Amino acid sequence: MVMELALFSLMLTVMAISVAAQAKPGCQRQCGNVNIPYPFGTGGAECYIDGSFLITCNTTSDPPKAFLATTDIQVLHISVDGYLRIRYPIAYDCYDSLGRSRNFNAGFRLEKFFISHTRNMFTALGCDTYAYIEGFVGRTYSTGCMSFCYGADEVVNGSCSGIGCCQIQIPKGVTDYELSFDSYWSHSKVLSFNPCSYGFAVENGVYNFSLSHFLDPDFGKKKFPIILDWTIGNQSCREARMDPQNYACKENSACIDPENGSGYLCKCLHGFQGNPYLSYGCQKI
Ligand SMILES: *[C@@H]1O[C@H](CO)[C@@H](O)[C@H](O)[C@H]1NC(C)=O
Ligand SMILES: *[C@@H]1O[C@H](CO)[C@@H](O)[C@H](O)[C@H]1NC(C)=O
Ligand SMILES: *[C@@H]1O[C@H](CO)[C@@H](O)[C@H](O)[C@H]1NC(C)=O
Ligand SMILES: *[C@@H]1O[C@H](CO)[C@@H](O)[C@H](O)[C@H]1NC(C)=O
Ligand SMILES: CC(=O)N[C@H]1CO[C@H](CO)[C@@H](O)[C@@H]1O
Repeated sequence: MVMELALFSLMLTVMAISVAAQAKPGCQRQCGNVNIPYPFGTGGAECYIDGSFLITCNTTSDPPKAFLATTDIQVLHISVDGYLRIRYPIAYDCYDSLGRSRNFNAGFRLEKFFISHTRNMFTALGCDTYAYIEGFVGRTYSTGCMSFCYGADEVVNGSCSGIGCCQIQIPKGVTDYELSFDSYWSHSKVLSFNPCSYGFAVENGVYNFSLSHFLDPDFGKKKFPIILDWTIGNQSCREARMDPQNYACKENSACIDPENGSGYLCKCLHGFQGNPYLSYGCQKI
């Protein structure tokens, strides 16, 4: 009985390893704590499907850190279900008592990845704050949100309804954006408790607003997680199947056209699990 249990747990371990190890055979499976499933890969060109899916592993830090292609965007998690989690710096606009401003506009530009419109929100903080968002969804669009308050006691912790913090949804299909700020009074009326405006996209449920963030001198250095959606290529499933040489969905998998946008995803058939982008990567459960 004990031996059976031991054998069973060994089998589970082996299964867990084979499910987690979803890199192309012969390619590095992990960078630090991040698993790198194909179509992503690090190392030689045979390890990833095309240049957008390259992960650069920087081993200078301990543990090593994964970055998207040749950018300085850190990758925290990669899912074969068509998304990845990255860490991205926030934008700020800070004022001193002379009304001078010091700002950092965290622009965002990625051709191949979409900022998930269901799993992130644009968020702006401040009490004299108008955050503009100019983005690209195949054409340029502009939106924004504003937040005004006149005393620290008005600010509502834990809520982003426009008093100290405002949030808006991200439109479908955004591949890049630029955040910028405006204020009515250069924060002069709220300088004692709110010298800065901040703006960022952030994964739902991660950020909890608090008045204490206004006076945190390190808040502008923070990075927040963002969920990006990815797809293979720029063809629909129907087009991709007509090009079997480059068709990414392997045995026991199906092709999926995402709701919007170009490219396609692969998914293991019902009763199978694993990595649909690898030959026989989908295995019977
Ligand atoms: C790795 O990270 C270190 C420290 O963050 C940086 O100085 C170095 O340039 C990076 N190396 C590469 C190859 O990107
Ligand atoms: C957010 O923080 C407040 C305290 O500022 C706390 O009461 C609340 O439970 C927190 N909410 C979440 C979702 O963490
Ligand atoms: C909000 O949180 C800050 C810091 O935790 C606290 O000082 C302040 O009193 C809170 N405000 C309200 C209205 O609860
Ligand atoms: C699709 O991708 C190919 C190869 O990357 C490129 O040459 C082509 O212009 C793209 N087509 C569209 C409609 O974006
Ligand atoms: C990014 C992208 O492909 N967006 C498209 C989403 O769908 C609408 C309507 O079909 C298109 O107009 C967008 O270009």
